[in-house]
Amino acid sequence: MTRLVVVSNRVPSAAELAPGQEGAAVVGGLVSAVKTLMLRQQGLWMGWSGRTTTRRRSDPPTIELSGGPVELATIDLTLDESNLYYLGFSNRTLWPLFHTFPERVDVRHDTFRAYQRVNERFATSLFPLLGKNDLVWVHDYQLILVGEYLRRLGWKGKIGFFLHIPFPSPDVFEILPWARDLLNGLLEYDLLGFHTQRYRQNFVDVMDREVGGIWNDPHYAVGDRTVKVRKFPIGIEPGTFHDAAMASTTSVSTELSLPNDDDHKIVVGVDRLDYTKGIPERLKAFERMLDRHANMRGRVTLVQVTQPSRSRVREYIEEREKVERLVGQVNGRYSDAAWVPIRYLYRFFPQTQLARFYHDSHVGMITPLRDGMNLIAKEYIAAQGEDPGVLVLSKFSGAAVELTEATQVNPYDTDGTAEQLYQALRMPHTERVRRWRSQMNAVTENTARTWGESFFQELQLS
Ligand code: GDG
Repeated sequence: MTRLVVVSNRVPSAAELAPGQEGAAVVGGLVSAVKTLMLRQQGLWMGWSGRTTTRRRSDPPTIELSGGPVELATIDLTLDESNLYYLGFSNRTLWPLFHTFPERVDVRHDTFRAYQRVNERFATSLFPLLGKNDLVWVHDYQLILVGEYLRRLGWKGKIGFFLHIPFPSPDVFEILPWARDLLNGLLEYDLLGFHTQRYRQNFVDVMDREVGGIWNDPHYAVGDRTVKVRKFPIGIEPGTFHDAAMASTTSVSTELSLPNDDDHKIVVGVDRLDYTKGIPERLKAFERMLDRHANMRGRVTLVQVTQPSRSRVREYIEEREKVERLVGQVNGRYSDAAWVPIRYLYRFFPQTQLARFYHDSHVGMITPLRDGMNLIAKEYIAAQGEDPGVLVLSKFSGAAVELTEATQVNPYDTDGTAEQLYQALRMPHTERVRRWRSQMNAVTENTARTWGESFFQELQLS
């Protein structure tokens, strides 16, 4: 049997992969989707333990058995590596670049060198653990060069790479002084996967401009290297969210003591605290809606659920301050004795509670400025029942390609988003049901399982 070897920056804990934990919640889109595949497949999952150490860098990986079919191999990083490779090049250079925030891109040679070193160390730690028939699947922007380093060590087997975030257009990609280095690294894979056709096309356009090869769909060839390029839209396990919403007994209105009135509407937003997620823009659109439609004052609450993320990176500290300032401003302007317009929750929740937030709200407002896919949008749809809420979704998310019946908005357009939010709050039952059914079909078609299996099969064929 072919063994699947997954490499990602972080891995779940052995406890999360143990038998009986199939439905256990994990935060982060990548881990929850890969976990679905790994639990059905004998495999090895390798990544950073999340720990920093003062020991020598060449420590061998720690191997842990989860008790199930999956083995875990983790390496520690030094504090310097974690600062330069992870907080630095991955999150202050590649993350803003790939999400098309050029003014936020931090170009530093020392962080790129650390990125190369850590990618190499992932490869040298993994190489001795590999067997002849293994298939290696590398994930995401933190580890683009792992494939190339594995090749240098002599690995001849198949390697695939999946990018969980957008791939930008050539005008943005060329900002990076090491554009060619990353592209050469990507050429060492047998299969490249992107969420959407647009990111796939951007990759081809970038290759054409920066490297110059031959595109014979789905293959891109440069000299004697050929890579297959496909789209694999990631999904969720829809049943899990529906069941989770049903399992929670306390309604959101009770939990948050919202006004006890059948007409009172709930709008929910759920995001990691990240400037790509467009939280300030959403708060402004909500405020604009209240400005323009006085009839909604006192009759609608925005529940903004925000998970702490990358809280040591300066941009994220500033983003949090911005969000909290805006929440204060809107609440300061409009609150009265009976009503607080925005309820801001800054913490993690169990998955059942999250599903209940989705299920009990009249509108799900998922409005990133740019997002590879956005699984929250799909989870929102999966958690609805007979009286479904309306999804207000940014047209700049990968999910918008599949969820065409969502109310699609441009989050940079405050007036337009405010107006569409108002319409969403007033949408009649028949239209809500019609739109929800169409979106539910899309969510059921591309699940976490079909995503993992189709990548795996395609890699075997490459
Ligand atoms: C990247 C790309 C792409 C969140 N808060 C809690 C919680 N979560 C879970 C959600 C969801 C996941 O985390 C978040 O996934 P997203 O897709 O929305 O976003 P990113 O973390 O930015 O993921 C993204 C994804 O990779 C997959 O390819 O879609 O575009 O940026 O599953 O449910 N889970 C629990 N408590 C929380 O408080 N239990």
